[in-house]
Amino acid sequence: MKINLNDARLYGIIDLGYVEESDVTHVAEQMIEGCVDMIQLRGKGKSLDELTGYAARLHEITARSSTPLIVNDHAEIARRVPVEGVHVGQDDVLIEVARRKVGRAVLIGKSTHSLEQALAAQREGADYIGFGPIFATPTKPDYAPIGLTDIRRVHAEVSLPIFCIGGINIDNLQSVIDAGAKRVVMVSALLKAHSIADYARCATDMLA
Ligand code: TZP
Ligand code: MG
Repeated sequence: MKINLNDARLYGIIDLGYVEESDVTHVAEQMIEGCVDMIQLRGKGKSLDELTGYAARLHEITARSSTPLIVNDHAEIARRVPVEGVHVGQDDVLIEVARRKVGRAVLIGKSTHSLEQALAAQREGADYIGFGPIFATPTKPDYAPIGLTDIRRVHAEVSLPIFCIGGINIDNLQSVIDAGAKRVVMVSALLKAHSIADYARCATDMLA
């Protein structure tokens, strides 16, 4: 799969804290219908074997539309399932270690919570970064929101694709775009939407 993140605008996360096991497939299909550019599997507290099973099921769906599937936290999953990438946080293994663990070419994304961390992730060799939480969010409750003010600066100083994340929804998306964002991640807003496909399409239209 040839992946060009320059065109990516909306990154959807299937967070198993919000999605029932029986809904995982449907949620992925809805995201793809709504033109989400990338999908991440995030399952805090789930075992490696459980997550591997979810990743395998999801990859069958995402591969049909060439939508990159990224797994959160666990490089090991990318050894077992041909997902397109791994996402690591500040407390996870270094990017170089994750790449070695996977043993094949994959995207590696990194969560960053400040301009300094964004610059460090670029030096470390990330393919893209998450930048946030922009707003307070129940999805990551222990992190203080960083607000909109550094968005323009991070885009000026970091040349990687930057996905703003944290508390972003359709109602505040324009303020994030006006602050300089080109790409966003939505977790709860998208997963709780009445129609995930319509909600995603609305967001991708705003980001076009
Ligand atoms: N990293 C920074 S904020 C966040 C993560 C994983 C959660 C974003 O979730 P939501 O529901 O879109 O606020
Ligand atoms: Mg992590």
